[in-house]
Amino acid sequence: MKRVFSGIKPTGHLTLGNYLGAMRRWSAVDQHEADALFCVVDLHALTVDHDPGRVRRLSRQAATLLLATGLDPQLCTVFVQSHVDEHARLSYLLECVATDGEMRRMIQYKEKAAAERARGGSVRLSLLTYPVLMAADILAYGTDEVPVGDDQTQHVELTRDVAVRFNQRYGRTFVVPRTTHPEVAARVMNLQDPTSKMGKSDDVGPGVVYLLDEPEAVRKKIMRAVTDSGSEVVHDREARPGVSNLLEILAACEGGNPNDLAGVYETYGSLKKDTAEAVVELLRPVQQRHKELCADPAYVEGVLREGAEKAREMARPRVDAAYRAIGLLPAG
Ligand code: AQP
Repeated sequence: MKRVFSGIKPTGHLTLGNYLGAMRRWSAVDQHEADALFCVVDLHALTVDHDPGRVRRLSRQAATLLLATGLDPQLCTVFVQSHVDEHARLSYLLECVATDGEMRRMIQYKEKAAAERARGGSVRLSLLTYPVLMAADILAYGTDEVPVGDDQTQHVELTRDVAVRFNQRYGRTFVVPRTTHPEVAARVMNLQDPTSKMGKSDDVGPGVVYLLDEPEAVRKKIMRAVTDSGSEVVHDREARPGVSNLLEILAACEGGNPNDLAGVYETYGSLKKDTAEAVVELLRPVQQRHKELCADPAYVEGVLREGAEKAREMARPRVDAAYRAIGLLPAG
């Protein structure tokens, strides 16, 4: 059975982008078809200015939401990255294989470093080495497939390069993983600025639909979404990013194709109304289950404890093998 690994970073409240781009597939497909691990990658949340209490709260919330979306601990492994030391252990070895130039070429590093500098802050070294820790997350488990949104493609490419290089230099140790993306909504855009990705740590609240937004807030945000000049409903990401984003969200919710849907609508208003209702209906069961799980925190903690134990057992042999292969003396 193939192995699947993916993660979510507790840097903000989870968004419709996270759900449509990645999480929905994890529960609908991956946990049924693969030996799958899903992780709250909390160490990655420390790469930018953070409030410790907030990261802890968001980590718990992200884990609860993963279960609320339908991940079943009987079918897959759900855990928190910092509970499994193997990620950090392997990350250092991979830092000895990846290069400074590779890190500096990463688009996400450039964007987040620029944003940090614009805020007058300094750039943490961990922001630069973030993709190596992500490579360790993936490679520790012998992962075949990494289901992610479009924005993570470059990081998974780097993971592949590092795996191949390690294997060539020190002997075959890692599986070289591939990426999978959803057919539509692999990059959900900000509703107020449809040329930028809808991100959970964005400051532009009205452009971001959060998974725990009340139905009224969802409706308001979608009805106020920036549309393009002109009035014809067409799917063209370059020329009509606003309308195309709505068509993709609607298509992802209803299982259709954005080009076909474009032919169904004559006005932006009716497209927005249907998209808003489709999103409200999509989120309703997730929010309901989230409420139930919040009433039972001991259950969530138990899932995470058992998940970490399973994950540790899965990762340790490969990470130990990597330590031996690279030339470190076994502890005896
Ligand atoms: N807008 C998006 N459209 C489609 N997929 C998306 N993902 C994130 N935003 C979108 C996918 O969600 C998964 C988890 O993302 P992450 O926690 O690793 O964070 P990220 O990719 O850095 O994006 P965020 O959520 O916007 O976080 P911040 O703002 O902190 O950078 C990934 O598979 C991602 O592709």
